[in-house]
Amino acid sequence: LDKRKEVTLRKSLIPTSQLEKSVLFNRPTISLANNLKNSKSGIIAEYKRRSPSKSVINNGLNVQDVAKGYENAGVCGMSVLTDGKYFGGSLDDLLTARGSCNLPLLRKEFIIDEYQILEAKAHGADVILLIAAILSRDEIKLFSEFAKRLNLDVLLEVHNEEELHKSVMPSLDMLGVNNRNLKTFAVSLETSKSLSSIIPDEFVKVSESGISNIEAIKELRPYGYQGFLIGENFMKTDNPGESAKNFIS
Ligand code: IGP
Repeated sequence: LDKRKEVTLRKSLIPTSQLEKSVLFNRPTISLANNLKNSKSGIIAEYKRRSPSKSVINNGLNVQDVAKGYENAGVCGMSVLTDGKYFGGSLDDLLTARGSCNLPLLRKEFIIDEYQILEAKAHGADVILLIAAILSRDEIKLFSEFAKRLNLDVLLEVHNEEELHKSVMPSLDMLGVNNRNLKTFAVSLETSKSLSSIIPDEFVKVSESGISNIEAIKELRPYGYQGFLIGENFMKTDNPGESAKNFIS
């Protein structure tokens, strides 16, 4: 979990004032949490080129086609990795996704500074991810309240009970349980199941990672999950949009 130290901020590139003046920064955002509450599928589909656990997942597909495919399939939202070092993503990918669909977009990033939240909005994001494993409670509060003032939704990610207890606060919209153990990369849906009962009802529950079939979703729904974040299982196919369609009845 030394990722935090390795995140290099590109603060020098675009001044904050310029980000705030951009057209995308001033567009009305779309709430992923609301979409999930009103949807039967609950799918949040991710654009993921590679990962630390799998190296190359899909290098041959462009963001534009994937975003259109996901939208056409009827997913609730799209997640775009913007981390370059581990996932081969970029803010350009987010921008391209924004130009290609009207889905709420999640900036998938290791956020450790408010600047990245401004950057997210200026590149078309509607939602930010905050990862409890790399943030203190004070930081979670600061960043989530900052995001709410910008009308962005906040998805807070936890891996265990301790992280959950540390993080619960009213400025979060969605609580995501990551089924992937960050140290071993092993995935287990049991993580989502066991934490579900201690997630307060006011938050939309999202289960993240390692969801590879519809049965997994059917298994998780009774535990109160309304959102399912799926990356690799769609991205490893030639047509992620078509693959997502199979998860939406
Ligand atoms: C998607 P998967 O196993 O379907 O590809 O997982 C998503 O949950 C995963 O990419 C993810 C992630 C993260 C990536 C969840 N939390 C934090 C980077 C950082």
